[in-house]
Amino acid sequence: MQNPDIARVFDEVADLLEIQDANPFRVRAYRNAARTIRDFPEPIAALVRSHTKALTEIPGIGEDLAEKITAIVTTGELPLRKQLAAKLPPGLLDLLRIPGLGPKRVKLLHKKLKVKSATDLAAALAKHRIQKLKGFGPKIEEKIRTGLGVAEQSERRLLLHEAETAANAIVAYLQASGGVAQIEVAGSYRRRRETIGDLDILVTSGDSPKVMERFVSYDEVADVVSQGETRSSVKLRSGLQVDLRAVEPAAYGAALQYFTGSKAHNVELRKVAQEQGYKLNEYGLFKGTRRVAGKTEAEIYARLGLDWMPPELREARGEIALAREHRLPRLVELAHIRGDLQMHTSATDGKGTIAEMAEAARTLKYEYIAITDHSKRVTMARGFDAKRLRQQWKAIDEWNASAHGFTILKSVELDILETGKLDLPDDVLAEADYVVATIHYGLNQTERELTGRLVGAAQHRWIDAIGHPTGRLLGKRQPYLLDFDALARAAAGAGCLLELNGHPERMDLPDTLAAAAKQHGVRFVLSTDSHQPNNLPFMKYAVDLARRAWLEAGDIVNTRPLAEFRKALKRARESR
Ligand code: DGT
Ligand code: CA
Ligand code: CA
Ligand code: ZN
Repeated sequence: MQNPDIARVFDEVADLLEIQDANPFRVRAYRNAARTIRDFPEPIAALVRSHTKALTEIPGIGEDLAEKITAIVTTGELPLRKQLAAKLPPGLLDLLRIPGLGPKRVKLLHKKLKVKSATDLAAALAKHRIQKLKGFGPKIEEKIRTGLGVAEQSERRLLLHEAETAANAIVAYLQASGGVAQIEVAGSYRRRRETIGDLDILVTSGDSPKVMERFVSYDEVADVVSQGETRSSVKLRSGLQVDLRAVEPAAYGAALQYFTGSKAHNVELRKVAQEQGYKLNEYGLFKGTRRVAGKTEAEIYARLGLDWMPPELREARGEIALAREHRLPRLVELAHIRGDLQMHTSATDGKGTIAEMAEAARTLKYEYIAITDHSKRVTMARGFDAKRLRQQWKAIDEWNASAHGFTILKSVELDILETGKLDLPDDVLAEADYVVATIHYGLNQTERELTGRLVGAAQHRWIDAIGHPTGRLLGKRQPYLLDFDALARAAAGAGCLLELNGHPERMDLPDTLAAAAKQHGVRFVLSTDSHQPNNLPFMKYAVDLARRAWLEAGDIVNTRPLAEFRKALKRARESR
């Protein structure tokens, strides 16, 4: 059981309490508990089992909570959650996952319109009954309609980050049994897509029935969908489906190639094979009945006259033709990244000091970071006005003066206001080492207005980058309306960088748009949008995005040493 699984139970308790009109302080206590658990850097289940450390030593966890956590870890359930849930129709909790619906609204919909499930909700929307409810109105009805669409679309697709937590745990579990020779998670996970439908695991083993037996007895399994000697399928408690296939070593490469996909890539590759008189399937590459390749992916591609290609490229977007001409891009790697260019501190909505963020970045072997706390428009996060920002910059100057071999850049995440004006005056921006401009308000404006705001910012003298350019939140919020080509052209023309934000919920720019921007000549910056020191490893997801967009180190400015990075910013500013 992973920390997010435990946290989810507490979040559900808070939701259930809120729907049932419980004391708000009690609700908040469970929400805080969920956050503490989710953010805790070590697996809490392991602490419970090993008894190495009392749970109550963790800040924010008292006796009562420690007991509840232990119950969840040891039994997989919390009696309190069960009791609370039993008082409500089962479909009601699902409604909470719909963007735009929180416990308060769900409670009202249930009370006033007898809405008990997503089906009921769709019916109420169709009859426009929601807008007539007190406190709702047409705007909120529309928001809920969009939310229901998003929820249906993203149903049961996990964020890459969530899938990775699950995948690492299950792979470690299978390996710990012994008897597993090779193991790899294929599918969209290996292609590093931003969301994952299910996990496809491949193994070779001398005793595959035993591996299958161990697989279905994994303690996260909620439901065994099928079990065979070479193939089994389970559903985990989190709802994630996992398929496990055991193959013979001589076919491992062929199976890995096939189950990595994408389907479209496989279809093209099979055509290439047929044109050369071969047959290609998950068991190997065959000439007649003779298998001529299958042990490794590389030997299959090589037989077909193709370079091996990284899974991130296998989307049938022209990679096969390039592999034939030995002209595949040399994709950027995590090791190329020398700095992280978006993060927040406890001065606004983060949880960590400047020094703590810098220390965490140093352990990742970076040379520099930018501290990009919000500007004042983001009141919810207590964003900075000029005075507070300059105070922070003074503290940064002091930190830089005493530390060696590492630099904190003076920066800000600057809001582009609804009018297109900027949230801080030019004389302040001119003093920053790096300015990343973003939109957080006025997301419902027209495409013209939103595009105008972003293009204006991209051409502004002191703005170095546009952050999370589409504004999407995976599974929660659609991107705002935007003429992306216009933005990419403006950014390329003005030397304004576009950010690839690797925060698991953002993953913004999406890979396809980043690839399109590269065609326009845009250069990029990778960041994590960290809100605490242990978010900094999210950089690997930004790199995943970049690789899926075919970006090389040269396309990304924060692969450069600090002096070159600064020079690039300066050159761009002076060209405007
Ligand atoms: P997902 O799970 O929806 O995130 O995406 P994938 O790509 O992991 O898709 P999945 O799990 O349905 O199948 C895994 C891989 O197996 C897929 O990427 C390619 C291969 N595959 C599945 N079905 C077919 C098929 O009908 N034809 C071919 N050529 N390959 C297939
Ligand atoms: Ca899959
Ligand atoms: Ca699958
Ligand atoms: Zn932001």
